[in-house]
Amino acid sequence: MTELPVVAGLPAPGRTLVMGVINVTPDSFSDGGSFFDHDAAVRHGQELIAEGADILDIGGESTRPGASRVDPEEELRRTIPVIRDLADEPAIREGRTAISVDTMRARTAQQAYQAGARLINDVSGGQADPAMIPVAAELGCAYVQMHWRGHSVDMQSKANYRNVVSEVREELARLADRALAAGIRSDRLVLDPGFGFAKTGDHNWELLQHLDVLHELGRPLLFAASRKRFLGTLLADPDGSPRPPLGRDDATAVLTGWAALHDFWAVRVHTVRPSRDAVAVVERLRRSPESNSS
Ligand code: PMM
Repeated sequence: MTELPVVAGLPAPGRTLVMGVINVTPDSFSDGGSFFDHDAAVRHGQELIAEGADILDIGGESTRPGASRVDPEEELRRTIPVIRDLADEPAIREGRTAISVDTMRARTAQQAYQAGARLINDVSGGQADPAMIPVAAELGCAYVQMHWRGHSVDMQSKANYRNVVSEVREELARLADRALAAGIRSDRLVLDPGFGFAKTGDHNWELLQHLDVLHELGRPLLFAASRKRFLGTLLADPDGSPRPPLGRDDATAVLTGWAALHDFWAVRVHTVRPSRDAVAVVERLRRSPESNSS
């Protein structure tokens, strides 16, 4: 067990953080448009806070395999009012929960920051918009770089690796070097292996079996496997039909325990309470035997 990392400017409760997802989209694979409506998205954010979310990750663009880009103005229209309203919640104002914006665009990141976001979650790691890293550096806020090989529309054609574990590690190291050279602060940079992005199910499982290698990057790590397709395949019916996304939450909570055991900084999940419980179990298992009287 290594020391749990802390990211400057974000909650640091001394355990793996739980980030709750709010997709303000009509077409995300994982929740199929349930929170596309503004009020439903804000209500969902309040529910995730009540379940114990440390971070709310608000996005307006679906990145499911095959998805095409959303119009920039539409992305702003979906996300900024939700961020602004949730920024008024007591948990956010008091710093117990932080807001993250899930975007590949610098302009969305900038407006989200002005509306109250303190983390930019960029699945492209700065590769989709050349203005993103300079803007994130200028804002001085925390920044997630995910392993990414191209836009969702054809990313699965780029799922070719000799060794997925070492190639993901090397590509993330190069992204991080670029971000740091451009002024992203070292205490605010987070890396993410990007489960399901230009990866087959087997690639995801291989990465999951070698999470320790990602710690060689020396950065806080984000784990985002919630409800992803490879879990649907694993849990398929006897006739081969994949388990639908809403039926993948128990498996997701098991993976949260796996991530917490591997000292991940945070997990990004659609249902917060089971993951908070999984983290609590791992924390309790780690307590020294002398504290076992209770
Ligand atoms: N996956 C999705 C969206 N955003 N952000 C990060 N950092 N890592 C991920 O793996 C990731 C992400 C996929 O879609 P979903 O929001 O429907 O789960």
